[in-house]
Amino acid sequence: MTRAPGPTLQHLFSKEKSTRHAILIDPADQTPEMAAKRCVAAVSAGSQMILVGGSTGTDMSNVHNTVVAIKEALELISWAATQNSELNEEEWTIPIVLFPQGSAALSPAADAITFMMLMNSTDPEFLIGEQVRGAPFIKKAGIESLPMGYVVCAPGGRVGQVGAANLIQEDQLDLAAAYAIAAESYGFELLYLEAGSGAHTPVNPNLITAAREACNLVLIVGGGIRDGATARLAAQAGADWIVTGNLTESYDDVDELQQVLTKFINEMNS
Ligand code: 1GP
Repeated sequence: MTRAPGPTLQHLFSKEKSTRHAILIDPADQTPEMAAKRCVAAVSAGSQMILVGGSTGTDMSNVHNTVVAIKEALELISWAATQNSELNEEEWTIPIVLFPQGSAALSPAADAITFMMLMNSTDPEFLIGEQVRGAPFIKKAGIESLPMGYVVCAPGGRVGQVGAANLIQEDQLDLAAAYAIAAESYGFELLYLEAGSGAHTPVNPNLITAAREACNLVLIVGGGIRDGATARLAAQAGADWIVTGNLTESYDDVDELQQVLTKFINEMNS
């Protein structure tokens, strides 16, 4: 039986010339209300996906409350857009996607989940264990699964440690390509190259190009990207999506955040 792609997968795949920006919200780092405000600022600036998750400190409760708060804020603006010709309803219809720490940090209110294999983990828990534990919940909740290969590159940060990853080093271009081909061969739809949240250096652009040239998957890159110029290098190397987490969380003033992200997104595609 062939699986029909759901709306979030179609959104991720839509063939746009430009690289798109996704905001990562870690429910362990902020209240649901603050998360919702930051998401509204990010979507106003042009972000086109909201990822919710973290590598430590998340659970069913903080993930669910955060997803619900973000969803309510975006739905309110979407509704307002139907009453106001100056607002575009479609721009506010942004998927909220779980980017989970594990099977104990999920929410039935999310639109979709990156159903991921941490491909270069040495621990079977991250290859298949957590996935088996979470799958029945995801199916019952009707959350769209986005099959994703998740590959941690140097420096790797906390996720590299927690996930016991055999990090891809910056000169291991053939290895990056091999992971990309393996991800495609598994039937995954997305490939995420991760340098680790707050990484001092992002994924080496040469690794991005090696993965880009080796497969046709939607290519997501994140970790340590804090400015538009760095995002531009990743975009030019072949990333379809750039994810930022720490950058967003460093602003409490949402007007300032909106300005920063608007500049970031423009620069990324300049
Ligand atoms: C982490 O790739 C994401 O999983 C985002 O990283 O927090 O460094 O932006 P930053």
